[in-house]
Amino acid sequence: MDSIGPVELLHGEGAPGCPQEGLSCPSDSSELECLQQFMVTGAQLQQIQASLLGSMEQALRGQTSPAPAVRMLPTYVGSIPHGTEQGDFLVLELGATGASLRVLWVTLTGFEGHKIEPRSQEFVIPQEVMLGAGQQLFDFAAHCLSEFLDMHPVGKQSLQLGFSFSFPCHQTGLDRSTLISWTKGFRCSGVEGQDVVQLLRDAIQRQGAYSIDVVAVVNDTVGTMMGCEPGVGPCEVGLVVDTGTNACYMEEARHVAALDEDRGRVCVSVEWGSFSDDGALSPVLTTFDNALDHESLNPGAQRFEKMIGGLYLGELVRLVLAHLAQRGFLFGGCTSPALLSQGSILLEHVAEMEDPSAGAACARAILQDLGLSLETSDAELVQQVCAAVCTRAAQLCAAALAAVLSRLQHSREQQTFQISVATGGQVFERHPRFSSILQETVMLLVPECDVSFIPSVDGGGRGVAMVTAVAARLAAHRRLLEETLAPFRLNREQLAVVQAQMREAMAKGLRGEASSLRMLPTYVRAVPDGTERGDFLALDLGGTNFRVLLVRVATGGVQITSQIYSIPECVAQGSGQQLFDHIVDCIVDFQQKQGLSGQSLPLGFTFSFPCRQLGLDQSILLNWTKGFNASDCEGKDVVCLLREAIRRRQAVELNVVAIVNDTVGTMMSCGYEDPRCEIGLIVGTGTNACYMEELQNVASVAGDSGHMCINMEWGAFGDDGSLGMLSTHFDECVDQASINPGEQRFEKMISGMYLGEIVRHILLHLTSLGVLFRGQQTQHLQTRDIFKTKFLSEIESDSLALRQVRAILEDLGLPLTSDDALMVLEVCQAVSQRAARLCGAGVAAVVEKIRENRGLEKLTVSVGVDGTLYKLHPHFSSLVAATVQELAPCCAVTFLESEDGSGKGAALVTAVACRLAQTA
Ligand code: 0WK
Ligand code: BGC
Ligand code: BGC
Repeated sequence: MDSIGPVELLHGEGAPGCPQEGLSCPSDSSELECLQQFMVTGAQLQQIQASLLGSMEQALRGQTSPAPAVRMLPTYVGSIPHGTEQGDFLVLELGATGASLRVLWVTLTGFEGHKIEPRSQEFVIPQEVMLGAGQQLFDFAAHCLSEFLDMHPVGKQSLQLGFSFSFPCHQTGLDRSTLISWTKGFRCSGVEGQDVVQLLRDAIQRQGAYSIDVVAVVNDTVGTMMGCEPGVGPCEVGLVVDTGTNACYMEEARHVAALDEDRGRVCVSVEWGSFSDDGALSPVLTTFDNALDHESLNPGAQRFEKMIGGLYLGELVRLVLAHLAQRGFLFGGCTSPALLSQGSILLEHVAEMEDPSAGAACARAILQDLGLSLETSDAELVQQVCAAVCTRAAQLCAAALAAVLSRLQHSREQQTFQISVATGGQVFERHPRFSSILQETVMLLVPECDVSFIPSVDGGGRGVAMVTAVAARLAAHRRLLEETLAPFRLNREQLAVVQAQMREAMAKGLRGEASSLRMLPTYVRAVPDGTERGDFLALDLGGTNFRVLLVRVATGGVQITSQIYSIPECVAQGSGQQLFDHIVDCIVDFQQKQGLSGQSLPLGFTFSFPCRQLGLDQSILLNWTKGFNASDCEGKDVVCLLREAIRRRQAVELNVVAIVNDTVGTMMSCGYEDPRCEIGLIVGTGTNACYMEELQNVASVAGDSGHMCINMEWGAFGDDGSLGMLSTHFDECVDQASINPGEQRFEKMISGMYLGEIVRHILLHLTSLGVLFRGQQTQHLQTRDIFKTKFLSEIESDSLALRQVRAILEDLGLPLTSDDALMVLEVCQAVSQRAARLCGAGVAAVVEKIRENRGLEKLTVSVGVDGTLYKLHPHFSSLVAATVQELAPCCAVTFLESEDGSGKGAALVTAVACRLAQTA
């Protein structure tokens, strides 16, 4: 710009919009002085461009102090139209055109379809409504909607409406937007700080004539940008100069600090009307601007808008004319009440008076209507004043637009680029020179940008309908998502029913009656008392990992050395002999590594499957669970199977003393630290619980004093169909696809082996509905077990931004949008929350049983817990505890996460057995 020499060019011959074009400045300098106040130099425009750009980037970074001069409000519009939008939509436009609102009926026919002209009707808003109570304004809008629909019957039951609300708003969703402050001629009470969509919904409700669903709210600049005819755009900037002025543009989402997005673009409403960087603006602010601002409804606010917006241009001209008249330079030094009254000169007057051909005559007519008599030269000076005011407005608007274009250049890291700007608003429509001055000045300020200006065809109504179409689609998707997830959202009543059913099944199981809870006696009668001593071997089979442990119980505590071994699926589902030979191989390998070969240490075996125990070292496997299915084991004594394998592997001496379930091992392991630990809970690959029951209540074991640990095998709860009311189609899919259909139903709703699969089936369902992944079913998503339960824990972790959720899903080959990522997160949350709450209902049943067993008002008890899902999921444990608190308020329950796993517990059970054997 420097090259063209600021002042002369802009004011010399040929500069864009110089009033001298065909108009000579009056010889008397004072008029000139007046007009010169409106002259803006190139340097000043560049200063404004640079300062506005600075403020925009400050606001994008989320910087709050000093408060940026512009707000940069994200609009939840993440893509420009891709032409597939179809449907009929009602549009309500409020605020763009001053004292009027417009209702439109827009039919979108998509790319291929022929264009159908929208039907529209304008309604004048009474002044007292624009300045009255907010409810009155929204009732007026609802009334206009009904009147429009009465006049233009559309024969539709439910109508979807897009609300174009042209004021600065904090948007928190496509249909949630809080008004920050009124601008232009509006100042209704009780609206700032409120969600304007809700206010409109309430008004439509009160009107009660039509069922209208408000699905989207957009700023008029967004409607203008989105209304850009496909094929001419894509328009990525929306510029409105109507009563007010503002622009929006498509910013890289990663640059908008307020958003947790790193991909794609989002439309940002600049709200440049409030640009008031004193440094940049004060040199161009005139006394007339200050006078206008002082008299305005919002002094000190929207200073930039008050130099550009159509609501103010007429007023600026009036103030200058009144000034010049009062100094005798116009109308023979006479004024008139009309000339001195605010708002008597409107935008259309300015546009008419400035018209190069008919302007002088118009000026005469308009000013005579204001009670003024014009002398010959007056009309020319009046035109010069109009031209000066409008030229400055167009130049300032150009500087602001140039700032937006520079910002786009920065964020797209492009030196030169092509862009289309959709323009809308009365100033463009009524003031032809405004547009040309704007375009010329933009070309001077950002010569490297190839900008094409696309006048919006219908003031953005179609654009609002486009956004409404997108919002309607998303709203429909959200409804389908809610319908799909609703069965997973269990309320207190449903959980209390599960708790009661579990109590009943526990009682039946203990009495030895038919029950889905087998309530298996474990022959563990007491938790360790701390006097146990010695070295013990322990095996831990049934969880994610198979572990062999050396457990040293000494005065100073328990030392553990362990090694993890894998159990290949072919072994877990091979022959029993193969499985137990593999176990013995691992033991021998461990002994060799620990230098224990040839030593016959007492061994405790954590075997995490349903077993009927006949004694501490006698345990009949009832059935496999969790993906194990080794043959010739069910119905067999597992300890015998192990001993046979030991025998097959000559030269190995092992003394199998005890076999325990992992819940028992976990309870014992935690009980060693906290004697109040009388419950063991596993939520890992599988799930289960055990607890110390009064022996008198255990029908299958003799004796009626003291306690015995009962392995509930609650994974099978509901196998009698009692959970049918909670089971969803997705649970049925998972169960049918499992190797043990119809079994372990409670487990299949809770544990790690199944949650990922439930989520995958829900995602498949939502994809088939077109709600997710644009309806594209991918091979990946059809692959069993591809959606690991650990993904739920990762996706639901608070520290994970949506972008990381997307990364996990993209690794799964799922092409997704940010809305998709959000929905997948909600699916994961619904599935894991149901699991945690069901688990909590189970624990509540157990603690209440113990409390009632002991006839206590209040019970204080601890639960030893283990399992990957419980330990790694970010919210599972807290939701279990909250549910127990809710369903068993008379029990103070502490959850102890087991550090050393149940192998230590198995060793402690063995140690107790050995201690008892020595004292016996
Ligand atoms: C670790 C325990 C083991 C139990 C497992 C369950 O030591 O006995 O089976 O937790 O959790 P998972 O490994 O199945 O997640
Ligand atoms: C409002 C903007 C609006 C502009 C044009 C301004 O007063 O703050 O939200 O886009 O007018 O209507
Ligand atoms: C088994 C239980 C075990 C639980 C946790 C279930 O599948 O039946 O015995 O306690 O998984 O590992």
